[in-house]
Amino acid sequence: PSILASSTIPPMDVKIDTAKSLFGSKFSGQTATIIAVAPGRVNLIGEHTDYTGGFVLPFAIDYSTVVMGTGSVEEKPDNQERTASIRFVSDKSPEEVESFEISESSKPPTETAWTTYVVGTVFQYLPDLKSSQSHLDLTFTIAGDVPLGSGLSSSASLEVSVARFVEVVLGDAAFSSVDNDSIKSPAKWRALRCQKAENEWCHSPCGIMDQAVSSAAKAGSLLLIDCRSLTFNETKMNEQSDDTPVLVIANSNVQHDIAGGEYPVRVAQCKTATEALRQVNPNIESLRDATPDDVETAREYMDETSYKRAKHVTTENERTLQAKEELERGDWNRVGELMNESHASMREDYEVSCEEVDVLVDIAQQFPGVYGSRLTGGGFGGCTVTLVAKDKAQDLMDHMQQEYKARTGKHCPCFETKPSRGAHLLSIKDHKPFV
Ligand code: GAF
Repeated sequence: PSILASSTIPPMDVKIDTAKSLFGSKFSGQTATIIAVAPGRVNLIGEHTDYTGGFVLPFAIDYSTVVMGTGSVEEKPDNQERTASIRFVSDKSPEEVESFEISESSKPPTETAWTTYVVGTVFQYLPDLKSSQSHLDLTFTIAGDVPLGSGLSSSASLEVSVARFVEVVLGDAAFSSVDNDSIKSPAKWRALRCQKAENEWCHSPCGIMDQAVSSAAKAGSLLLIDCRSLTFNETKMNEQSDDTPVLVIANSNVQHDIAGGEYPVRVAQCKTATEALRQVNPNIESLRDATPDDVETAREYMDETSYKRAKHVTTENERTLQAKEELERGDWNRVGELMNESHASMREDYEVSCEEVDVLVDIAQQFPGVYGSRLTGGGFGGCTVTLVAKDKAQDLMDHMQQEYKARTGKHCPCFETKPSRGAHLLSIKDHKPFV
């Protein structure tokens, strides 16, 4: 796994140079014509609400994945179904050129490897090929710096960058197999396809948040996502006052794995809680439809675990909608309180935190100049996000590293970040973004 260097985010050029030299050495004779980029993400608030159709408020970060390469679509008269040849190499295992042949009838492997995220994503685009004689040919390199297993969405960043690359190869045919809406909102459909790749190919029951923000984020904005309608609402922090705070991320260095373990258990527990809520209100289709009052009313029909899970999700949806308002208003104290409440709810009711993350949050919440701090992402390790006065950010990072080491014996890389842009293309000539 890549290591987060404290306070420094590697520049884009480093990733591009890596992708380029890998391409030159592994695929000599071919010319790379496309560079697609997709970021990792941090969620400010709205945790474990996406898979029940709720609200989330994440933003893209400068850590990202670069996919560089070339591709074409050919017609093969002997083809019985739509097919693809995929050849790629990653900076994580630069010696291995991966090679896959897939068709519309390909099935996900039973064992998920990192390559499954790539192949599963390409598979989602096969229906866009014109006919069963069509064949998609892709050759590319991957270079990224999103820390793996740290709750910053390295997998979504990989899927979305591959998806954006495939869309360029397909040109006008991209999304041609879905309805017209996709032409108007490719970012949404890209996110849905990448989520499907992860759900069906990688056996991970994740929600839509990570793929959606990696696909659709705009620089300078957080994205309020309604995970049911999949509508995106850009949210800017109020920057009119001089005291606009900054966002600091700290990595507990405890690795998480959302496909195994507790994440699917939480997804199932939300379903059980919804069944109980339906006994008092049959119109509740998912936790998104319930209020914290509904949960109290239905408590007698629930076991303690269902009650706690439903309480977290319903209160978290309210906190998320409120946080959007307060961010725009610039009420940092209130945003901070909501973040602190969110963390307490994740720790006590949703039970997705862990000792080290609680220590990190505790250190931050005690520090002068901090408005609020909480676990971000799936949990069971990973990172925290802290809202802190701009002039206290460096002191906070130094203090967190020292204190965390003293209390846990572990190192916690920290960095300051700002909302960055979602999936985009760079010119192969000068590496500047296409608008
Ligand atoms: C992980 C999942 F991938 C997201 O869909 C989301 O559920 C998140 O955990 C928790 O909010 O990142």
